Amino acid sequence: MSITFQDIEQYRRDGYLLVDDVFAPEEVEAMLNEVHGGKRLSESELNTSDTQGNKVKLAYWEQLIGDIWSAASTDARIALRVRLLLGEEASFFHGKVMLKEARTGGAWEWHQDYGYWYNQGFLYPGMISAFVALDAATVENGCLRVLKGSHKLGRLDHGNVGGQTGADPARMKELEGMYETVHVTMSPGSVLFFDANLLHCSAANASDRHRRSFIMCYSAWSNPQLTRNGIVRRDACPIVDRATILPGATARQPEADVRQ
Ligand SMILES: O=C(O)CCC(=O)C(=O)O
Repeated sequence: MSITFQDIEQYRRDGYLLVDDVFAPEEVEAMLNEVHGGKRLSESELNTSDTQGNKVKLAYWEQLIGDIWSAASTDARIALRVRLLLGEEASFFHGKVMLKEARTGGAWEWHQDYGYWYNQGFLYPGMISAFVALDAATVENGCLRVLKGSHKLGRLDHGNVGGQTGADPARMKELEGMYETVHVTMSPGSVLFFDANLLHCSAANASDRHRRSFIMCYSAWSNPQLTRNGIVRRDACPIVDRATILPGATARQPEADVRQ
């Protein structure tokens, strides 16, 4: 696991950081095996649609349990980078698998994640997502598009945009002229870390290749979630120094323990 001061500066300037080859091909294959027939996905699948009626399929959860998704979410390659990019201890918010399938996978309108998460009780935008490409993400199959540096705008009001929650289309038209749009093409196993206020969207997948991804979302420890019933939620996110997240593999001893 390596992250440099330049990486952190780049993240603060652009609102995102792309890191190639974080997960090995066999780890990505193991995640894809769980996408097909894994218990977590079958129990937590949600289905909606985009403005054109294409399917938006995802699976969403908020608990860390003993599966490959939780192993990835607590793995030092992700969780340590998350902590360093946030600048403090992180709590785990949620994980989700986005199933943008060939020819049917729907689009996402321009939005900030904090446009959603503000309304879910988070007090400030100290939050981050780590997006793992499970398939190659290309322009053709609807890779993520980001407005570079737009996290510095702060939170924009979000409303109903063709049935989805999104940023105001008139304001987006102006902003698209002001900021560079980057199509984030990714190879399987690479990870995009991005700020909760970064404007992003993605097109529908009209190609014949799937574009599936796994997204892990975290909040700064000082930014708890105030839930509707008044409970403050903040789930610890341990950081485990593993050699691999492959099922059955044992975690490497964290260095601090080895020294005792
Ligand atoms: O998977 C995508 O194409 C978009 C995902 C996204 O925008 C999100 O999870 O906030």
